[in-house]
Amino acid sequence: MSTTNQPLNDWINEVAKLTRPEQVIWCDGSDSEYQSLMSLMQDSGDMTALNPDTHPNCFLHRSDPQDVARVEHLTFICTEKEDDAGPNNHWMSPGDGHRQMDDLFDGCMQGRTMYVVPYCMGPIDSPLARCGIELTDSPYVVVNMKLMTRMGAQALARIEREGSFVRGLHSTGELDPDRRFIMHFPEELAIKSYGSGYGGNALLGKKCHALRIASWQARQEGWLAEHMLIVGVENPQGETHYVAAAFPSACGKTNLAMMIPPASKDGWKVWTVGDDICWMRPGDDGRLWAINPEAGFFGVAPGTSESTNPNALAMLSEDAIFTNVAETYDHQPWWEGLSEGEPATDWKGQTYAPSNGPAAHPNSRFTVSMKNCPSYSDQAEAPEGVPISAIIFGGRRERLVPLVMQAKNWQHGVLLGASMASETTAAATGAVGVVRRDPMAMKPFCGYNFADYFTHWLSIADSASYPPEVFHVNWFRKNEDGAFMWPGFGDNIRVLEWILDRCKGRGDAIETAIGHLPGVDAIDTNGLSIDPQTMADLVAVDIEGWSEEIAQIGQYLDSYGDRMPERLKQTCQQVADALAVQS
Ligand code: OXD
Ligand code: MN
Repeated sequence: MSTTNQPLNDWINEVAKLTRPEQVIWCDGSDSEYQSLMSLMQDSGDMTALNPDTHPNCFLHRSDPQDVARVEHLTFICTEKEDDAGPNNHWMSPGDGHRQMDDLFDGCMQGRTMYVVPYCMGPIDSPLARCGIELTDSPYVVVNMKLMTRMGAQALARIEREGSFVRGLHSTGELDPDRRFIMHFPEELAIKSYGSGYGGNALLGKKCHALRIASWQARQEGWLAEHMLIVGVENPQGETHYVAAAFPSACGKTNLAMMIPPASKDGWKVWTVGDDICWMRPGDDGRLWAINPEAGFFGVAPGTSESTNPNALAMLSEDAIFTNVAETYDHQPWWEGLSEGEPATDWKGQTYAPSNGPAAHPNSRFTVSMKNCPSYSDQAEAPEGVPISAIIFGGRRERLVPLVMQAKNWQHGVLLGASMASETTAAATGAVGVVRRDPMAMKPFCGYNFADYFTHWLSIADSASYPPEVFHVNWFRKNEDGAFMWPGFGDNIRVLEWILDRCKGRGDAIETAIGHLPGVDAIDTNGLSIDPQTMADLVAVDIEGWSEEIAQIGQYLDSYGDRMPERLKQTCQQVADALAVQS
């Protein structure tokens, strides 16, 4: 392969001159290319074939033990003006960013192959899709990009037609945590990533392009690039409504995206459009239309089981890549939470011993094509996307935050998203279990100043005359004994049912200071053993606790200074005033 696009050729030559690879290979995205890269990596020890009888065409990759998660402290947004990146990002000037990265890239591919990976984020014919090229020296990245994006010849053809593309340059370097940076240059639509092979740092189509760079482009072009799953929820009458939902990393997005409702909710079905990223644009009909820019899942393995996510388990029995999971004695993949099998070898490749910690790394992952998923939606490839009826925000909060509430209007919905907070998880390095503000689950992913991002969100109601209804959920409330109060997983369909009723102007709700909450009997608990008091607690408003929470939210918004939209601050003040009347 080669290209007729001169700027692309010039850039590849320039990068090759800097990084000095032994050879340059263009990736066509074919199955034979995938297989030959897998053979190459088996020879080099980077991949191990798993049991071909139980897991045909499945492979295990063990990463460097110091390279197992996203590195937010080493992730930068490089814009001319520091304020454009905002306090929510680490900033560097583009000049310094390029200098620092180019020093690292200098000669780094000597003796290695540089792969040219054209990819398309979104259905190949969708007007909402966008393309990029990743140059990488990692065959692991290439095979993952093949599963996660529309990769190869078709993407290159689209780039040649359109001319524009995001430029991503990646090298695993020496995998030295002190020589590791992920830098974004949104004004140039460029990404440079060095020193990590981990998914979110190295598969540049995902977080770097589809969220950080795309959020910047989306603001300029009037659309939204969000950290959201997309599902179609089919009711027993056979009607399907689409919902987009934002949760921080490792809060069950993949489980919700492919949930199987319990037998007592006969006739309900969930169809998967996406589990992580959603690009939405106001359509001619005034609604928001969404595509999933990805073509695969890069999901957290631990906790995935027959009871939590049977669809995921089913899709992982063939054609999947596992990263940092454990292995059973007969070479099946294994992780904590799986009901069957026992680990023989841990994620580091050592004989498993409980004293060494978990067998699978807590952030171990699977990569698999969406087409493997039994609940894959027949609308997932629709070029125009799917119309979104409801947007759901959620976090992991042990206390205070009710099971579900509905925003009073779009502006209040933006506040619900802006004030999201959650206990941290293993998807990023750093302490686990600390509550941090994570607006719209975009704290690690918004490519520009959050104050401008909220202004942009508010403006969507001007271009979309029928914006989705907005909700906030919390599946993670605990009681005094530390036990979860809500069963979660498939039973979350009960909450989705109320949400969709509300979208149709039905469903019993009580107007409170913090939003519309379901009445105690509004959520169908038939077939569920949950006592009425627990249910009442889940939808109660703790006025005192909320007064403190809203004061903290107000302070958070104020910390962005004058750039924070006045309208959002006023909405926050209205909630505070309504709470004050009741306290
Ligand atoms: C992910 C994440 O990998 O959010 O999706 O960390
Ligand atoms: Mn994610």
